[in-house]
Amino acid sequence: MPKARIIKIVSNQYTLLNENKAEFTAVAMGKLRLKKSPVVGDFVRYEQHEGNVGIEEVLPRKNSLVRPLIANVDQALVVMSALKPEFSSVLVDRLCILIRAAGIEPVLIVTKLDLIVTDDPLYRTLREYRDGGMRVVEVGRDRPIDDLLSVLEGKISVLTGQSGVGKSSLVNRLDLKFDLETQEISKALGRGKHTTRHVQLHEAGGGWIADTPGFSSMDFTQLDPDLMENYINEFIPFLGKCRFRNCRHENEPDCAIKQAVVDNKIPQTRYDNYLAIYKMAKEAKETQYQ
Ligand SMILES: Nc1nc2c(ncn2[C@@H]2O[C@H](COP(=O)(O)OP(=O)(O)OP(=O)(O)O)[C@@H](O)[C@H]2O)c(=O)[nH]1
Ligand SMILES: [Mg+2]
Ligand SMILES: [Zn+2]
Repeated sequence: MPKARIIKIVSNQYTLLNENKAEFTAVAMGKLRLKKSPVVGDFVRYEQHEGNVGIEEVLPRKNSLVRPLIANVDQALVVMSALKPEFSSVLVDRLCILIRAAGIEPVLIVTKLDLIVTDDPLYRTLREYRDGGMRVVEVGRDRPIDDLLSVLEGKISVLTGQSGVGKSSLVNRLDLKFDLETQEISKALGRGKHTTRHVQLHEAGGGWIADTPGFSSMDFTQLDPDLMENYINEFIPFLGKCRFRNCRHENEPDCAIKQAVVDNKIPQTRYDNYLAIYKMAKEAKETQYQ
């Protein structure tokens, strides 16, 4: 049976790309026989039926994300605007934790840098992320996109981030052939509206990039608060060095993480964000099981 990759799903219609680079639509055959429902990025086996193509099997996934719903990506691009909406390091950290927990490498893409001054404190924040080992790409109107292109090269990337940060605008800038719908300026200033409505992989920059719908609220139910510490780069060298083995790095004595913050080895913001995200994840877990 031939193999193809799902590059787009709109309601029950799947767009497939096969090994000969042919693009065509398909339906999920005998839905009940498919053990898992297909998502964008999945490799599937398909069969030609009278008049249409049917997906018969979803092949094992290398990795997957729930929000955005996608499988088999090499990296996730966490998109955050400098302004409109305002940069939130808590949101960046929370997304990076979820992405690393899924076994995927996050890359931070900061958009709309044309809206802030060159000595804005945000640049210090970005330096902190770089010092922590994160790849950070700066973009904005009138800025070259070479750095973004080098991140995309040869990889399958998924865009993730709030509504209105400029994910679709980024894809449009990669190649003139793209004309994805983006938020109008008037709407962007008002309350959030989701412009992109489905996940779709686009070929660009020598790789593939998935545009996705943004989100407006945070979902923590997927996150085990006690595993979080493993997904914060800056924490890694100090894990296992606290007095208590189950130290959550809150108020416990002889905590190696808290000491590292005092010694300026872990940025204060990273630690504060950890505490905030830990609390939210714990509360989400508790309400889920009530
Ligand atoms: N000044 C400035 N505006 C930008 C930049 N990138 C995007 N925008 C504007 O930001 C608004 C939102 O951009 P979109 O690309 O629609 O955002 P999105 O992340 O795709 O939003 P959803 O599809 O709702 O998730 C639009 O009005 C864009 O013109 C940028 O680098 N600089
Ligand atoms: Mg969009
Ligand atoms: Zn500790």
